[in-house]
Amino acid sequence: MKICRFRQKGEEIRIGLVTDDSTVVDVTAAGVTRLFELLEGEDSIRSLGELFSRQKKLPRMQLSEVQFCAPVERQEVWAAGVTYLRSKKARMEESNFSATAYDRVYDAARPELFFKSLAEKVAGSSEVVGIRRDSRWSVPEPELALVLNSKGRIVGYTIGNDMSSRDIEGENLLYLPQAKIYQHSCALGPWIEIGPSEEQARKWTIAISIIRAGEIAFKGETSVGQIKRNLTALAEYLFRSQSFPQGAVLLTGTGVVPPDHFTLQAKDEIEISISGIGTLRNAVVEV
Ligand code: DO4
Ligand code: MG
Repeated sequence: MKICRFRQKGEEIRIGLVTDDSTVVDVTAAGVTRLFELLEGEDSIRSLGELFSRQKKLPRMQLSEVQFCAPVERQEVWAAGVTYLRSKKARMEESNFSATAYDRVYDAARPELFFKSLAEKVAGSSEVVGIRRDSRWSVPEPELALVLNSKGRIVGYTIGNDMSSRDIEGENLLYLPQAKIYQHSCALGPWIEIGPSEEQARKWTIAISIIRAGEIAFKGETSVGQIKRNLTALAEYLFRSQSFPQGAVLLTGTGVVPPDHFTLQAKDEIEISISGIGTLRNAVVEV
């Protein structure tokens, strides 16, 4: 079941259910004003199902009539790194003296976890993502994102883009926060898929296309099953010695890295699709 935050032409943000016949049902009209509360309930699928059964009485819109907002309200967004072999190899190649750090973390019990964004800074689908002016090597990172409630339970999944400056990250590992956290460096959306198990999610495909002046400039894909770590274990590490009263979102790392000569440019369009969720689309701007 797909749940989203959306707005129509300058109006307030509302909560919606996305139905298979490509419409959005406005559940704010039924009193649901916060995504977070739905995700907190012991049985979010049942409460969504109840809302769904009342859908005929609620306002409906075509997908094309709404603007999707990032599906986060006050959740912190975190990210895991070096969880796919492809990511480990790419980082070891881009960096002279940090190579062993990537090699070690790939095999270590403790994963690499880093803070990525405050909720209010996250771009939704159709909003812009940024490349830094002081970077000459920028890439998108298409990632499965776990939506976690305050108890650390995986209640849903969305699509994430962990925009990164590879030259800054490669120069010195201590520059990682600058390579990863800057204006418009995180996108999530278009909605949250509630219900699938980890076993089902591991069968999904993650595909990315980068379109430049109407042509495909890069295309790649991987499968969630290629991830080295267990998704529940990643969530468990994030919640160790830390609490998230509003829940959190955890990007699970990238398994697709464009070739080393490729860098994003302003006006590129990025499309990331995950087979069990949908497609996240963002245009690139320089920041
Ligand atoms: O260690 C650097 C970041 C790794 C990352 O973001 C990824 O593997 O997706
Ligand atoms: Mg990443």
